[in-house]
Amino acid sequence: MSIPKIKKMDVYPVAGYDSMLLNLSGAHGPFFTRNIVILTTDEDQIGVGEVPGGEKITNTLENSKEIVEGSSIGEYKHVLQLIREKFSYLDAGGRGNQTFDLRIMVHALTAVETAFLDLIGKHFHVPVAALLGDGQQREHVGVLGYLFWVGDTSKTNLPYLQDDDNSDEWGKLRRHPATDVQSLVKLAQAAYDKYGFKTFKLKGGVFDGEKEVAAIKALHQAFPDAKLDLDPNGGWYLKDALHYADELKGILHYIEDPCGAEEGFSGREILSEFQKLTHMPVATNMVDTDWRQMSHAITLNAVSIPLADPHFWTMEGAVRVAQLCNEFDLNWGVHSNNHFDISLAMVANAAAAAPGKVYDIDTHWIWQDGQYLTNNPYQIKNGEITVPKTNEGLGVDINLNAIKKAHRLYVDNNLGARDDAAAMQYLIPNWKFDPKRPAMVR
Ligand code: GKR
Ligand code: MG
Repeated sequence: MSIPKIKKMDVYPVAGYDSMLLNLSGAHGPFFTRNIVILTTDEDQIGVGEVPGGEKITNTLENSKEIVEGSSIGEYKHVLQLIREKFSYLDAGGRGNQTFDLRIMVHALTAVETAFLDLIGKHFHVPVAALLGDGQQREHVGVLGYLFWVGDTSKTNLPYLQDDDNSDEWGKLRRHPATDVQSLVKLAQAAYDKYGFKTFKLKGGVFDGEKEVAAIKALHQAFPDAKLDLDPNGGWYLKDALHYADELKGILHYIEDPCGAEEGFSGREILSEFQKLTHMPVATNMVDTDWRQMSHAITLNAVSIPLADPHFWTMEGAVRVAQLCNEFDLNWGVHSNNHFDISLAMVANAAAAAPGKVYDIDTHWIWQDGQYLTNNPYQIKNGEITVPKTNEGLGVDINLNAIKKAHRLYVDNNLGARDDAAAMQYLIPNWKFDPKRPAMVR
């Protein structure tokens, strides 16, 4: 039997449209960017992967072609070893202080890994979930409704998308400003009506903490049965975080990165103090982002819910974190950034392979839903995504025309890596990122 070999690796930097979502790093610009990898075998089978955008990741992928092309699908782990060896120096600076992870090699690695897994799944007629960890654990994956405060785009001259989907309340409201509690609750209602979420997460670190506490209380009143999470990305000082946690006792199901490094103490040490003093479960995507950090986080009892995003843990790594969580009585969840439907398939497969009790996974998808790079995107229904055991590979067929169009959008608008300060400066002139101050508090 012949083993398929990689004939060609294509890398497409692509862009899609976004709303003016607010977070500690500033305001999302009108476009979000991603890198898509397509591997084609000598049998003309196609494997695909999606990771964050930016030229540094694009270049690393381009420079990985010589390692990838010509290898057989059975050699993929060796290929990944070589990419790691060649490019790990690029990640020496760690994830950075922004809300999003600034590493390069880990993202490039995941794009290649995923495209191989997609091919291997197709070759053996099994879903990617069946290839990870101890194999597929579930067909239904819970998904949370990721709410953001939304900035007023009329204060900018940037080409934000408007009226792209007026078919329902969610489609309309997601492109409108939401800077008060009432608008936020309306957004949540529209998202619930469309997707049936049982968990909501609010991206905090935008307004003064008291306003975000009020927003969570209002969400609780509107959805008394929903599980709620608030994530200011480590933007609060410990003493303030303790106060807000006190106000939200019995209302928040868990809290995410309520505080981080301060006064010479590491983020893990501060979160450990927070958990000890509040007994509130803490999730993080900021301070346990690799195994060395994870070992400190566990030793310090700093985290209850590691959010293992496959985009920077790798697909296999994210499931390995889930295995650890399962053995150590922790809960596993997933972190996200804006993404297309290929990434949705990636997180769905990783979560389907995660053993134990899994928290409803993060996804920004509801802000992008309708901008498809595949012909058969996964759907969120009743707060769930279904990954049938009969799937092959990631379970999506790419739409090459759509990918080429998204690439055009990237090129025509001269795009690159994410920079939330740029759009934020329209709302607050000369605005600069401060990891310890909510974005709108200047
Ligand atoms: O998309 O603005 C955003 C989020 O703030 C993102 O950058 C974070 O990485 O969603 C993420 C989180 O949970 O921290
Ligand atoms: Mg987070």
